[in-house]
Amino acid sequence: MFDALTDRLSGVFDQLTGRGALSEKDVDAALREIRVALLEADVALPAVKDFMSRVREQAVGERVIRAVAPGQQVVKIVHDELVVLLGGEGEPEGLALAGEPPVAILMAGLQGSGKTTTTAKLALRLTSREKKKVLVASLDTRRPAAMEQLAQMAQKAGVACLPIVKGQSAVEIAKRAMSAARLQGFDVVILDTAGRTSIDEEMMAEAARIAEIARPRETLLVADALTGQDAVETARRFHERLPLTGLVLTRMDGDGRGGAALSMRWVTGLPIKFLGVSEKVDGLDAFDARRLAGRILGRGDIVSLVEKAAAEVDQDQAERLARKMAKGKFDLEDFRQQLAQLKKMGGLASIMGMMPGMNKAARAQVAASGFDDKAIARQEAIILSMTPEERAKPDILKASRKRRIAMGAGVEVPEVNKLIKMHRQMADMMKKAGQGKGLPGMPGGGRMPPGMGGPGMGGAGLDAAAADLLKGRAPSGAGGLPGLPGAGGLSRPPSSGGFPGLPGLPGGKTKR
Ligand SMILES: Nc1nc2c(ncn2[C@@H]2O[C@H](COP(=O)(O)OP(=O)(O)OP(=O)(O)O)[C@@H](O)[C@H]2O)c(=O)[nH]1
Ligand SMILES: [Mg+2]
Repeated sequence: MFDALTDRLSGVFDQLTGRGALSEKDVDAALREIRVALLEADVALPAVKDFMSRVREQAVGERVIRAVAPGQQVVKIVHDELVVLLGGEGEPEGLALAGEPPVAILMAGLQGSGKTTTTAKLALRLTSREKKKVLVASLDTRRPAAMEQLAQMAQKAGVACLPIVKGQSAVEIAKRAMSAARLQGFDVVILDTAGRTSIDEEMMAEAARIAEIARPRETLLVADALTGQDAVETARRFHERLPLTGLVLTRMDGDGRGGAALSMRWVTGLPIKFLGVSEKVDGLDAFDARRLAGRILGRGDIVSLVEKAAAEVDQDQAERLARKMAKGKFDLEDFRQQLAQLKKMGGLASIMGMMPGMNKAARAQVAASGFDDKAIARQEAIILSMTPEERAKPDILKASRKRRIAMGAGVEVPEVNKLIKMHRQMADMMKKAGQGKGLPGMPGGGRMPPGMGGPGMGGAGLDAAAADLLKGRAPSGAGGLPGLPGAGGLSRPPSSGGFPGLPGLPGGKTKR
């Protein structure tokens, strides 16, 4: 399920993140493609419309286009809205099982949707994960072998099943199940009901009578995800008649287009609580909107990176630094702050691990250069051994001062020299950029991520330019800015794939 949608969206995202600057037109075109992809995945039209208008509201306009790595920003917006479409942030809701036991769960749904199977799966889950004492009971008096089917599945799951008494009505069985559970100290009773081929009056009347007796805390509609929009329509109509509390989508392991899963919450307003993922008795997953969104987009790496940047980067400090840099000022204290920022974001390895553009070869290059988290710590120590005056005016650093600094940082003098040289190269490049028309291809000059361009997200950024930096040379790419030494830095203009969401991140972390 979702394979086709994931492929389509991947294509759109590759285009978005693979290039640098985005124009309104680029974003527009991408949004149109996303819309078509969702419709092709059989997502309900009104849900698509609503989704797209929410994405558009955030993705179009200066805020994103001027941000660092606008492509990544758009991916993040689509991701967050997909989470909302699927059920919102926060922990999966689970089942409401509080209250005086026995608590009843009523399973409803059309014929063959997976009610009986899900009843056994749920019983197993509640027994093993929540340590509940669970009784299952079949109220299916219509299909001859239905009760035996549940009894067999319950046995497989190792849960208790109400003994079969021939000739009882569904309502009578419900009564018996509740009193047996009360007497025998069960926590939860799951009532499996008979399915119909379509929603009819008789079924609804029976369900209402059963509900009156069992007073279910949860009434779950079981719907077959493979039936697409039919499943959504069924859910909507059921909900009009029965006070449902949640949904279970079965056959998520099949190769449907996934539209039902994506529209269900939007159309019914009901939470999806579980997904059936196999025929086996343990094939039930708790529904998690974030996880599913991540799976559909296949871009968890970008999303967490943008989130991390938003959470960790000190916006004010970044903007202050950007202003200084625009004037061609970038002193050693600024450099130190950049190093600290890098550390705060989990260090080099963690950042590289999250970058889609960092392939194995690029990683190996960084590793071989010896520029690692230890090197960052050493460089930081060197700068920390300097006085504020020395940090502001590196020119005053003569031999005796360097010796003192090296001693203070526990390094040799050549290492201090290396750092000073690296800093001078960076400052020179920034000055040059500041004097020209600004950095090439960088709209809104003030918003560049100072010194942390990142190794060309999704591009070949690191391979060439950063490799030079790693060797302590200025980057060979024309007009590039050297960023954090070895981290690739602004070896390419940030708009050509900078570190996503660093200082230019619009509005910080998106919360809703
Ligand atoms: N692959 C797969 N098969 C499932 C899943 N859930 C149920 N099935 C299969 O779907 C078929 C019907 O499931 P049942 O649990 O009998 O459905 P039901 O709603 O109880 O059917 P009726 O009682 O006749 O209305 C069975 O063959 C199940 O093994 C699932 O999540 N994945
Ligand atoms: Mg059944």
